[in-house]
Amino acid sequence: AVRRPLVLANWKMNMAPDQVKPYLATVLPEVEKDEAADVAIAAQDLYLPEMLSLTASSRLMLSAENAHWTDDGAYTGETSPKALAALGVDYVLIGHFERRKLFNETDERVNLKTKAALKNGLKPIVDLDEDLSAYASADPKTVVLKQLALALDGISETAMKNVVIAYEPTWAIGSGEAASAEQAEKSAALIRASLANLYSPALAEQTRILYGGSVTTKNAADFLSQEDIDGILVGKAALDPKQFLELIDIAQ
Ligand code: G2H
Repeated sequence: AVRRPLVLANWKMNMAPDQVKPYLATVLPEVEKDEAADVAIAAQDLYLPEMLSLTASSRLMLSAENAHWTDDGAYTGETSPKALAALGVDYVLIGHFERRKLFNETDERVNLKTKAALKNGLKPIVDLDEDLSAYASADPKTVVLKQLALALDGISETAMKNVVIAYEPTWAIGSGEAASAEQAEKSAALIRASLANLYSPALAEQTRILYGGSVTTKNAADFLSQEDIDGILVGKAALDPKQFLELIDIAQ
């Protein structure tokens, strides 16, 4: 395939300090056995330095869950993308639906944060999310494609080579009715077509689009077998290192 699959765990605000080392001790040896998929974990900032040292000789990559849109300054409680890059963090989640919904993250800020991440050499994973009201009030395709265009405004095709897109249909989760792999594929294909319009067919072909939202060891294969879905963003299921390993296995 043109695009290498990416399996990304999103720990969110979970894991106790004493769980980090055992989790990695379970995962790291297995991760080295097969290299067909990229593997990464997004964790709270305060765990990243320890995780960076534990994964120094591993191919497992690390991601922050958020970063500010400037390099430094008087922004109490925020995380600098420049500092994350200097520590050796690879990825940063930008605009996860919890950030948008609970912390008032706007499309404009998602755009600024994406640019700041790229400027510092971090690879942004740009999340496109729809809540139930957006889905009910408009054509869902329009909502997602609008988010895509706003998030990427002013970002060059060259810079786009370091961007990963994550599609999370929160409307489906919120309604208690999970998205089917076919529904997710339809949206991923639309996102790819939109990337071809915004940039070029070649760029669209190279860009990885992940599916996120209640991925489990049971449904992961369905999502991953879709033409336009190049990886999975996994929250709850990946809190268990054994399940995370199973998900990596499914992707390879
Ligand atoms: C959606 C997803 C990963 P979960 O937020 O970001 O989490 O797999 O728990 O639905």
